[in-house]
Formats: sequence, structure tokens, C-alpha cells
Amino acid sequence: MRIDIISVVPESLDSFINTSILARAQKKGLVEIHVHNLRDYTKDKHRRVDDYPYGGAAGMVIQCQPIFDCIEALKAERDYDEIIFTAPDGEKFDQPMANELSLKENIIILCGHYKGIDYRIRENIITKEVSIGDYVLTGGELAAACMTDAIVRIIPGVIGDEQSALSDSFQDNLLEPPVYTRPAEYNGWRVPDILLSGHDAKIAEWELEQSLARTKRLRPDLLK
Ligand code: 6GU
Repeated sequence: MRIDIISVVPESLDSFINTSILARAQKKGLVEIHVHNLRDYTKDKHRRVDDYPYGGAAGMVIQCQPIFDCIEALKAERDYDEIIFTAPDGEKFDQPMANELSLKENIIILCGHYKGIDYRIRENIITKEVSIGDYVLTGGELAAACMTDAIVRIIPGVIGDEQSALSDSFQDNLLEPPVYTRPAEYNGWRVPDILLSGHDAKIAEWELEQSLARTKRLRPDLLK
């Protein structure tokens, strides 16, 4: 899989993309992540990519030209399954969308910024608009980072123990049961006896009960 991220602040994504699990996934050849600086595509001699909005609203709007030329340059190299725009008014990102996107071959994520981008790009070029929640960020980079992380970690082979990505909270609409590690007693706090019993079937039953109880208490919406 290949993910191309387009941003006006590409450096803000560097450490995230080159650290830990995402770095290892790229080194293993399981995913390619490329970040593009939108300013590299402007024809403006001062490298500007934005201008005042028509109609006199406040803020600046990213122009069509650099976005169009950047996406055209990428499309000339390969076909893209999805050209995503990150925006607070997009479709809400969730685990099913992450699962679906992780099966794609090539995707572009265009990070929104400032007041927005020229709407003609959204109408004519973008195939999917995505929000990561009901709050407003200063730019789409954190949204692109969240999406990339959630998409890449479920690609087979990225996480050592494949079972663990599939048994996550949300994969089955249930929250995870509590987990513990050694020592069995710390500060007088004991690990539940059942987990020390060695009885696999009873442990699995206990974990399911815990998952159901936690989901009912913390996220009853998931049980509907
Ligand atoms: Cl995708 N972008 C911005 N700017 N704010 C957001 C968002 C995206 N998702 C939630 N808030």
C-alpha cells in the first residue's frame, strides 16, 4: 500500500511517520508513506498557495492551482483508489473506514488548512471527505496522522502479533477487557485470581464478561 499526504506544513508529519511502528512498517516494505509540500507546486513567485476568499469572509483559502497540479503529478505516476480531504465537515472516521482504506492500493490524503481550500477542488477532484471528530483543529495534519496510523497498523504483518490488531476495541464493537502484568500483587492491589488460574476457557469467559460490562458502562452506544 502507498499513502501520499499533501500538506502546507509537511515537516509537522516527519517525526510521526519516521518513528516506531510506522517506520518499521515502511522498512519492511509493507507500506510507503510520502509527504508532499504543497508549496513545491505553486506557480507563484513568492511560493504562496492561498488567497483572499471571494465574498469578503475572514481567513485565507488555498487556491486550486497548486492542489490540482500536485494531484495531477501524482496521478500521472499511478492510479489512486481514493483522494481524501481532511475537514471537520467530512464523514466521521471510524474503525470500519480504517479497515476499508487499509485494503486500498494507493490513496492520497490532502490536509485542509487555514479557512479551507477552493471548493472546486472538493467538488471535482476529492473522492472522500473525512473528519476525525466533532472539534476543529488548525489543520488536517493531525487528522491525516491519525488516519494513517489506524490504517497502517491493521495491514497484515505490521503489528507483530496479528491477533492483537483484530481483537482491538471497536473491531467487534466491544471495548477491551482489563489487562495486567507481573507482579501479581503491587501496593496491595491484586490481579484478579481468575487470570492466575491457568484455566483458559474460564479466562476467556471472564474477559468477555468484562468487555460487555465495560462497553455497557462506558460506551452503551456501541451495543445498539
Ligand atoms: Cl479532518 N480537520 C480539521 N481542521 N479539524 C478537524 C478535523 C479535520 N477533524 C476534526 N476536526
